Amino acid sequence: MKIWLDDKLVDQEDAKVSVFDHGLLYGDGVFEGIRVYANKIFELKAHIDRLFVSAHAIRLKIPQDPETLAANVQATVDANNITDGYIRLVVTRGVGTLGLNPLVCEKGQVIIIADNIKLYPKEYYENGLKVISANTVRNHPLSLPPQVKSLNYLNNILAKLEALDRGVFEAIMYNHMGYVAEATGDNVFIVRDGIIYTPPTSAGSLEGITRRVVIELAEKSNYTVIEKDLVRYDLCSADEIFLTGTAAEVIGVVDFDNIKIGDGKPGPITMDLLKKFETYVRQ
Ligand code: PXG
Repeated sequence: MKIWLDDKLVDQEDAKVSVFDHGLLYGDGVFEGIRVYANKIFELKAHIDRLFVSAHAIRLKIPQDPETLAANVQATVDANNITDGYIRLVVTRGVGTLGLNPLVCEKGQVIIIADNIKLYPKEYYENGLKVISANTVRNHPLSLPPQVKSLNYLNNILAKLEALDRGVFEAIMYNHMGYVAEATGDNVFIVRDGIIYTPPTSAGSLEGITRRVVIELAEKSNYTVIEKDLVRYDLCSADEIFLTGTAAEVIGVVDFDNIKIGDGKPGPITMDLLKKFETYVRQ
C-alpha cells in the first residue's frame, strides 16, 4: 500500500511519523474520512473545505493549498487502485517539543491513507440499530467546538464506550443544555408525522457532509426537513430515527434507550432516503 506522507507517496513500511508529532502527543490536528464510490471520490471539495475550516479554527496552517491537497488525495487513491473505499486525510500540528506550545511546531504533517472500507454488516441496514443516550455530554462550544473535526475524539470515544458497555453500537450525545447533538460518529434525524427533523449543527454537531446531501435529497423528493433543537422526548416519540455519516451512510434506529421505534424495523422514509443516497453516490 502507498501512503501519502508530507509531499510524496511512500511505501506503507516507510510511512512513519515522529513520536514528537503533536498529533500524537496532544491530539493536535484535524482529519477527514472520505468515501470512494465507483471510482469517484465522494464530495471531495466539501471534505477539503471542511478540513481547511477546522484547521483555521485551531490556527493550524495546512502546508498545501486546497487544490494541491485534493490532487494528492486523488493520487493516493489512484496509486492504490481504490475503486470503492475509504480515505483518511490527516493533518497534524507536526513535530514539536515535549510541551503544549504549538507555535514551536514548524510544519503541519499531511498523511493520506486510502484503503478498502470495512462496510457495516448488511443486517444493520435491514434490521436497524439499537442506540442509547450517553451520559457523556458533547463538548461545550467554548471548549472544543464540535464543528472542528479534530484529532481529539475522546469526547465521542467515551460516549462510544458507554454504548459498547451496554451492548449497542451507537450512542446519542446531548449538549450542555440537554438538547440532542449527534451520535458519536453520525448526525441524527427523526421523522414525525411525515416531517423530517434534525438538530441544527449549532446544537453541537459536526456539519456532516452526508447530513447535507441527505437533506438535499429529501427536499428534492418533496419531504419537509426542519432543523430544530430536539430533546430526548422527541426521540422517544419519533415514528422513525436514522443516522447519517460517511461510514454509516443512512442507517435506521429501531430501539432507543430500550424504547421501540416505529414497528421495530427501519421506517419507510429512512429506507427511501437510504435507497436514494445509494443511487446518488454511484451516479
Ligand atoms: N458527527 C461526528 C462526530 C462524526 O465523526 C459525522 C457526524 C458525520 O459526518 P460526515 O461528514 O461523515 O457525514 C461524523 C463523521 C467511522 C467514521 O469510521 C466516522 C465518521 C467519518 C468517517 C468514518 O466510524 N464520522
